[in-house]
Amino acid sequence: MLNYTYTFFLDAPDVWQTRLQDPASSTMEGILVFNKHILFIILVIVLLVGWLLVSTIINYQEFDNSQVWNFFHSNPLEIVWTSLPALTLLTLSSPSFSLLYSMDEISIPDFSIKILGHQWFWSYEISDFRSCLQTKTLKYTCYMLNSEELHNCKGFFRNLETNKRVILPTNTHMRLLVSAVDVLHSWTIPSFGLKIDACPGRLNQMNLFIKRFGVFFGQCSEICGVNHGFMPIVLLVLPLRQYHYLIMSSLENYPKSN
Ligand SMILES: [Cu+2]
Repeated sequence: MLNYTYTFFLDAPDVWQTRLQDPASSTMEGILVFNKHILFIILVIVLLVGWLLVSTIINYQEFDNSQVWNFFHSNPLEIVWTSLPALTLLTLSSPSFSLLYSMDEISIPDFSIKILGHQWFWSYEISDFRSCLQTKTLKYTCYMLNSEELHNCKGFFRNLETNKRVILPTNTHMRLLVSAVDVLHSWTIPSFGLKIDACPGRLNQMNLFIKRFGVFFGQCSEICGVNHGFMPIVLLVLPLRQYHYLIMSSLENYPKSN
């Protein structure tokens, strides 16, 4: 039984879901539009090829048509079936590249979040509040809740919940700095259209701007060892004002660190 007051804004995947998740960032909105664009072109190609195949089988069976016996080469046909796929690829490449490069754009961030992949959990650090809060760095280490811990938590998802939720604000430009301490991992949130590789010894960065509040789920997307499937990501995204209130009050009670 799910607790619906709690799950109202959950962006968890449905059972046997085959569609993409609802977008929460402009990147994911772009991916959804591009997906529909591609699906339309695929549909046209499938119908065209299917029609050609069926009509060829029906009209030219057993080579009883004299036209077929004498047909070996056609320049117009060569031009058409070379240029048509080229044009199709061009119509796909233009929105694809603009979407790809829009993801790489880094605007001036309001704050940065450091994300580290470990075997097999994620840790987070936010140190941009230090100047106003006397050298306090927010640090989270998020482990998956096992089935015994989930037993008393109504509405929680098996293999998808963590002991702590990373709290982020809406309508804020954030910079994600992602790395790993041991092996390759990948920090992925489907609703944001985000997938960043976490490589040991290398720092990857990406811009994040979340458009709506809710609880968002993700998982590691790079096979990283025996418990790769058990290091989920849970984000609680709050309206900016609530976020500030929560962060300020939690930092007041937070132990001092470097
Ligand atoms: Cu992994």
